[in-house]
Amino acid sequence: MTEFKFTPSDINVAAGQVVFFLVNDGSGTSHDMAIRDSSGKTIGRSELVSAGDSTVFTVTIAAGTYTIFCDQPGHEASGMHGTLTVT
Ligand SMILES: [Cu+2]
Repeated sequence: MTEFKFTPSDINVAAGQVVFFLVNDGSGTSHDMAIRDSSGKTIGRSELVSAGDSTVFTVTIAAGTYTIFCDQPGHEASGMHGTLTVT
C-alpha cells in the first residue's frame, strides 16, 4: 500500500480462508484494506497500518468478484482500489 494505490491491485485467490500480508510502503499516511462484495456490502476490513508497518489480515471468502479498497477518507477516490477475484 502506498499513496494511493495497492500493488498489486488485481489479486486472484482460492475460496476459503485467505491471509493477506499488508505492507504500508507509503511516505507517512496510514492505510487499510477493505473488501466489498458485488452488492456493495463491506465484508471485511484490516486494521489501520501506519507507514512503515505491516499487518496480517485474514478473511474467509466465497467465490466471486470483489473490490478491494482503502477505507480511509478519500483514498479510494484517489485511486486506492483494485479487484479481488475468488475462484
Ligand atoms: Cu489509504
